[in-house]
Amino acid sequence: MRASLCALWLFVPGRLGAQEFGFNDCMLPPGTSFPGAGNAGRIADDGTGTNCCVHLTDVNQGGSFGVFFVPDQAAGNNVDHVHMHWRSLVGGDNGRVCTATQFDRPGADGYSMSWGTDLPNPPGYGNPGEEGAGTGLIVTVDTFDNGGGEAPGLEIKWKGSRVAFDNINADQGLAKDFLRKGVFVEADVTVDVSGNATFTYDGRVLTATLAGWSGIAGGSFMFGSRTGGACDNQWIDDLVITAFGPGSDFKLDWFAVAAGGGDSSGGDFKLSATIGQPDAGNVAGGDFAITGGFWSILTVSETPGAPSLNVSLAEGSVIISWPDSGSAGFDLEETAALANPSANTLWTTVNVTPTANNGTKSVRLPLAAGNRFYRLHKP
Ligand SMILES: [Ca+2]
Ligand SMILES: [Ca+2]
Ligand SMILES: [Ca+2]
Repeated sequence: MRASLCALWLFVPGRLGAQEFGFNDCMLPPGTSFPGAGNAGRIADDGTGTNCCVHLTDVNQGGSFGVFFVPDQAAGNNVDHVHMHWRSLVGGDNGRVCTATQFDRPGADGYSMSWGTDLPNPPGYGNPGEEGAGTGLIVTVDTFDNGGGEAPGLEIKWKGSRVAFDNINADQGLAKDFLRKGVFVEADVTVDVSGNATFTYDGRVLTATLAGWSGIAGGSFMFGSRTGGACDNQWIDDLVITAFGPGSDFKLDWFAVAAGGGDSSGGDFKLSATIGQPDAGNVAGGDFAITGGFWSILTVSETPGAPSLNVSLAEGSVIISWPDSGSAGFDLEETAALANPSANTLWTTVNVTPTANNGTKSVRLPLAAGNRFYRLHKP
């Protein structure tokens, strides 16, 4: 006989839109574009012969610009937290054609990523360039000092103003070298529901709190770059945009299922704790079904005092943990769907050996789309 079914989680990823652009077919992804007259942007090989990426600008092309446009990924819904990741390559010019130098080095001007509702339409030279455009969120990778030490450096802008800046090195030449490695480096942008923004670029970390943050609804994305008397390869690859809507935060906004079933005998689940919707209307038939784009928690109180599961997310993984104490003999099991009656639910053992640390056992699993239910089960 089954001894206990202690705790159960349901999560439904609340992503409004998650899109990955690898450009590996060397085609412009549907919906994206290189808008504006004279836009030099294109999808092309990165020189390896085996990988394509966005070329905003290329070496030996002075006075040009490239803008890559990605439409809103959330169908107009408010996006109150976001995660973007990409790789970029900046550099490569040797100054033989584009002869302008600064700090005795060729190369300019860098690039930006702008996310907002007031992006230029159509874009043009320098709009957005490396400074970005609009009054939403902007991050910049600026390789040329246009005055006052505004660059080389990394930057977060919000509502048109700089809110974070990293000059990388007091020696501007070395800072420029850092940004112009001519190899792909990692870039990452997150904004949480409180407006805490983090821009991580090639290991440098900038943070800022975006004043008045409540999300951006209907915002599009633009990568902008330009060259002048100095030029560079300024390329983007492996772009991932994950736009989250209100209530889908994985750390705090666990949503409530405010209904109770019976006790365990009939296979019903008593649901408790949690925060918010959906409500009893979503609980049907003595078992339950949850709909909607929310992460949700279901707690089963079949066995008071038995170990309970916790869930958290980290870097695209879900971490499920439970107290070591009292959990001897329990196995973590999962299913994609709950059956009614519950005895018909097909559970499978999660074949990941738990890590034990500080009295807690945990497993790290890939974050998959759709529903996953977990339970601790003692055979
Ligand atoms: Ca690629
Ligand atoms: Ca600049
Ligand atoms: Ca700048």
